[in-house]
Amino acid sequence: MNLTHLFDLSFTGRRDEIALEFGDCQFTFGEIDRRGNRMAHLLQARGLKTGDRLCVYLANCVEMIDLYLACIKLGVIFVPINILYRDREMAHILHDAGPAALVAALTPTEACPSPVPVWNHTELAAEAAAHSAEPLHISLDGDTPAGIIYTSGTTGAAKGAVLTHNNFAANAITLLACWQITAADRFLLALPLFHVHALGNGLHCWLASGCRMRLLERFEHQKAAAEFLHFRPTLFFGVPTIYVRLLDLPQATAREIGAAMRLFVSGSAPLPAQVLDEFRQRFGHTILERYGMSETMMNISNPYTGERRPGSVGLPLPGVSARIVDGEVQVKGPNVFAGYWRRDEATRAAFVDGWFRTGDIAQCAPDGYYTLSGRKSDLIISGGFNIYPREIEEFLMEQEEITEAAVIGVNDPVRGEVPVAYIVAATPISPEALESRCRATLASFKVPRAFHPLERLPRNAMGKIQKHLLPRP
Ligand code: MCA
Repeated sequence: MNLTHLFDLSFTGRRDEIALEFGDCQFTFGEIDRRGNRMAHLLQARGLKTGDRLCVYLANCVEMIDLYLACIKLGVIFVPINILYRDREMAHILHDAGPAALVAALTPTEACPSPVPVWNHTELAAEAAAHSAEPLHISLDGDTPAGIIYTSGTTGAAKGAVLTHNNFAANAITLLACWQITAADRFLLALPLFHVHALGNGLHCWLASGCRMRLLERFEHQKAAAEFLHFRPTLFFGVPTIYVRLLDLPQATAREIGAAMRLFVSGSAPLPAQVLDEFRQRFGHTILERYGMSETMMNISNPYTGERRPGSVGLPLPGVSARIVDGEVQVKGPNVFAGYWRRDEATRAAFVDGWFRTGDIAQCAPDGYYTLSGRKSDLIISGGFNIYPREIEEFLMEQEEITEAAVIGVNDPVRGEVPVAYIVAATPISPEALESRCRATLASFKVPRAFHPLERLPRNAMGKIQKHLLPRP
């Protein structure tokens, strides 16, 4: 069975019901399905076929859903790109994925020529409307790649994690069962569809359950209360930064939102126990924290019924085997990806005897609850976005004034962590100048919040930078 078959099942008998709200527009399940078919016929007419890649650089919108459904119907591999990425980060993905085209809201400028054709999403949707709404009859098995999700590695350059139809299906079916998601839910999705959190968990749980979803272009904390109070969701997925923002709502508003809600889920970064506690007091709900990765989607989750333990990510999900080897969590299961796109060596290095090495350090309590305590690499997570210091360090070292650079994460009450840089400069350079160069080249969340000049970086006898010896701000 492929994903189209899985979604057809939940559309059965529900095709005239409202499936999606986006802005002031509403779409039934039948409409969503027909829009996907039309877009698939259009992509096919433009020459796309099974195995081709399509890069998509869009903020959340209905056309992004049309494109995803069209891709899975055709067997085309959907490659979303973080909308906050700048030219250099985009160029790497476009080069690596080798897509047939890039769909974006903008057309490329001379400053940023695209190596592939660029299609505007609204023009595509208008053209698709003239195509057939009939289903396509393309036979695809579950091992067909559905998406490539770029995730940075310790080398600095992002690698593409290939996720198959079976990976997405296994993840969605598991979450439906374990978090008791049904067609009766009202689901508010404010996370970006270019990441696994919103794509793998959000979009797939919506389509596989047949519940009603309200999709926001993005989470804006100033408007959040109005969205919750108006839509009255029963289900919400967030990153810890979002829950920290929601703590600012007045007590009466928090209670009212909590009264309509069935389940709040948190992931993508550690949820501080104190936030869990304060949230419970204000909203009357214990947030369910779970653990996943782009390469594996969801691995471990606190239970729906039973203890949701503060600071712990809970128990391995059904179908997922987990073990700890030398402190590191390793997992195996139908959720685990097919490998890194065109990177056999990195794929081999990521597995040991069929177990995926997560790179996360954890302990397992005698009753099976896992608690994550750090990473083998120096990954920084800010607002739920992953940042690999090496990528920023490499960019800083390219600046002619700079001879050495080190980037670390420092605690931040809202974002969890933020990056700060330590630099050794041969000729003086102002932090403002460095910041604006970073802003022009790196996604906003990667721009260091401070640049500390040093005479030299602390190094060990081997010459390796000792980040733990950097003077903390
Ligand atoms: C953030 N910004 C955005 C967006 N999100 N801009 C456009 N579209 C977005 N979706 C930028 C803002 O322009 C701003 O840039 C900065 O981020 C912070 O914005 P602010 O309004 O202050 O937002 P906030 O209240 O701090 O909240 C940020 C956020 C965002 C909404 C929590 O960080 C976010 O959407 N995070 C979710 C990321 C995610 O889904 N991660 C999952 C990946 P400037 O700084 O220049 O002003 S991990 C994953 O998928 C694994 C598998 C898992 O387990 O889930």
